[in-house]
Formats: sequence, C-alpha cells, structure tokens
Amino acid sequence: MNDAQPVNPRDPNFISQCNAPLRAELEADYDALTLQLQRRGLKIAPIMHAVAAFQVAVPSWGVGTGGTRFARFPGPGEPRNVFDKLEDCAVIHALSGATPTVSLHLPWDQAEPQELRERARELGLGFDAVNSNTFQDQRGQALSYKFGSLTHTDPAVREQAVAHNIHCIHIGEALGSKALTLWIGDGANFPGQQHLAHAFERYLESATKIYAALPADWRLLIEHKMYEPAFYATVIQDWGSSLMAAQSLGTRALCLVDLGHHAPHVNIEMIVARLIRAGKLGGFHFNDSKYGDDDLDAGSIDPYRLFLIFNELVDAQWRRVSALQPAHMLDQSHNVTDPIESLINSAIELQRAYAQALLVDRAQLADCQQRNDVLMAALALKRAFTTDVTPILARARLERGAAIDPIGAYRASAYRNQCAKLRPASASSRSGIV
Ligand code: LRH
Ligand code: MN
Repeated sequence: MNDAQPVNPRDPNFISQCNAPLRAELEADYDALTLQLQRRGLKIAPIMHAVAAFQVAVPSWGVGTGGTRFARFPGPGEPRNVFDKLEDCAVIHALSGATPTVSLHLPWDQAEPQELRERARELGLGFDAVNSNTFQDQRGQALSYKFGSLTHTDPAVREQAVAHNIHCIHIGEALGSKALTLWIGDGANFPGQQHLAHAFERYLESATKIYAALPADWRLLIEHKMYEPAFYATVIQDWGSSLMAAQSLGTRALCLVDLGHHAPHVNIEMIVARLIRAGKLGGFHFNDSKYGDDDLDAGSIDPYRLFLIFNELVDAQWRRVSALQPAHMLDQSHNVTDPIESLINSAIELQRAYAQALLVDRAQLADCQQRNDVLMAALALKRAFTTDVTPILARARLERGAAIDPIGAYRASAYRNQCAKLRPASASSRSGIV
C-alpha cells in the first residue's frame, strides 16, 4: 500500500497526467515496431485498431479476493457488495480500456436491476452474460442441490433449478444482458451413484425449459467442466457432452470454453477449432492453470497456449467463417494479488495473444502446411508469438483514452488505500473461491 495522495483513477485528466511522461518512449517503440513489421510486409495500424476494439468481460466475482477450500485471505478494501464491485470494474476499464462489460453471478450479485443498470451506466459499464448458481444452497431455499440441480432425480428439485435460471434471464433482460452462462456442478463421486445416460437426459429435459424461456436475441452458453465439485463423473464433463446438448437444444445454444476445465495437456485450441467448425463456439472463460481448475491469471502459466487459441480464432476470421462471435470473459480467482491489478493485466494478456495471432503470415503458413515443411510452419507461428507487441497494446490503450502503464497509474492513484479507508475490513476469512 502506498501513501500517494488519493485521486480518482477513472479521471481522464489523471490518466493523461500519468501518460504524459511515457508518450515519447511509446512513440519511439511504436515507430520501431512499425518498421520491423513493415519489413515483414505487415501494416501495424489495422492490428492496433483491432486490438483497441478487443473487449473482454470482467467477472464480478473476480474483483474480491478469492480463496480455496482451505482458506481465503481477504485483502484491504474488499468490495462489500455488487455496487463496490462495479466501482472496481470501472477502474479496470478506465485504465485498461478493454473491459467495458461485467458478467454478474446470481444470487451473489442480487440487487434491484434498474438501480444496478443505472449505476453501471454512470460508470460507463454494461453487462455481459449473467451466470446462474445451482451449485450452492441459498438461505431459505426449499430443496437442496446436494445431489444435483438440473439433473436431480427429484423433478421438484429440477423445477426449482429451472425456475432459478429463468429468474436469472429476467434479471439479465432488465440489465441489458444478452446471454445466460449455464454451469452446473451436477455429477457423482462414486461409480454407480448416478445413471450416466439418464442424468444427461434429465439435463436436456431441464435445459430445454430454460432454452424455451430465452428472449429471441439471447444465447445460452453451456459451460463444461471435467470435475469439481463432482470427483468421479460430471454430467457436462467435456466439450463433447456440451456440444451434444447445444446441438439438441437449438441454434442459440452454444458452448463456452473455460480454459481451466480440462485435464492437463488437453489440446484446447483443437477443441476451439472443432467448436468453430460446428458453429457452436459461444464464448470463453479465460484464465490459466497448471494442474486443475486453478483460475490463475490468463497467460500467467502457458501464454503460448493462449496464443494458439487466438490463432484459431484469427484463422477462422481469415477463412471468413460466418457468425463467429464468441463472448470473451475472464473467470479467475485472485488469492494472492490485488484483483484489480490481476484483471487489468489479464485483459492485456488476452490483447497480447490476439495481436500476436494477427501477426501470423497465414498465406506463408498455409503454403508450408501444404508442402509439409514442418519446421517453417512451426516457425511461422513462433515468429508471431515471439514478437514483442507491447507498443501496439499501449498505443491501443492510448487510443481508447486509457493508461499507457495501467498498473503504474493504478498504484499512483492509491485507489486500494481509498477503498481500505471506505470499506471496513470483512471479518470473515471463510474458505471458498469468493
Ligand atoms: C466453475 C466456474 C463457473 C462459475 C464459477 C465461479 O468452476 O468456472 O464458470 O460459475 O466458476
Ligand atoms: Mn468458468
């Protein structure tokens, strides 16, 4: 925590004051990269503008300090409610220029929708997909989700879970959201505990009712996950189960890929390529992981994997694949860093992977692939990945009125200090991701 004089980090004057001493150096670096790319037959401006237009939604549950099943160590100035979370999301957007929308989680972010929408509008924010929650029992809830929700053997529990999702759609409509992200933890811990086929049929029966309640311009984003909280079988365990469900539900049911929801070493860019071909790639929950669903900062463990995912997205654009508009969202748990700094940096790491993917010489790559010139094909990707696109990312932020050095500006604002003074420390260090 620093003792700088508190200023409003969203104040455009403050941001341009922070940018002023950095502009000359940025111009020099940007001009040098312009020449470097020119020598490679690449124009920098369209790439910078594409990066400036790239946007990713921030998870409301990511601005508070996260935890594990063992413990959560709250930091200073934790958001106390969804309005504090919106304040923090607005700071992330003002400094990164890349996160104009927030993905809410209900009922964690329960509040009067009009009030929420109005406050978000004042803060220059909108709402991306809303997330339902039938993986916890809420106080006063009639029926427990201990043995599942949309796939529970008791139709009354399934009905309760369907009703909650429809309620989330109604709140999302009032907020201006256009999608429901559907992740359920339903599954089994023991072989034999659950009938694997019947459970999937119950999922389809319930999800069909949720799909029927979608407004005409909404999408249903089905999120698969290999395990946790179920540790033997999960009903929507992998992209295959998710794709089967999306294909059976209808055209506006799509698959959401959370990077942390796969076994180690799974080729996620291949899954992305397949879902693009099926016309069912609905969105991403970006994060990084080394072992399980670690929800670490995007690009912090395996930035090449992140690049390869964006390479598939850019390649599909290059092949003019139609109607490919995946929702980009972060889904992370910040246990040991300032969540605002991690989310700013993660948004930038997504832009970095996107910019690098835009540098791939796709004609040269296609030619090497056709002639099975394996090494040159691999190097065509590596050359793009090893290009330092930092000046493009900073220039894109400058274009959007954001900060050339957003973490530096954030720290100079002493915003976390201000929050620590305004928001009494939350006593509870109860465990759990939020
Ligand atoms: C499940 C998940 C899902 C959210 C939750 C917070 O692991 O990725 O997207 O509902 O995290
Ligand atoms: Mn997720």
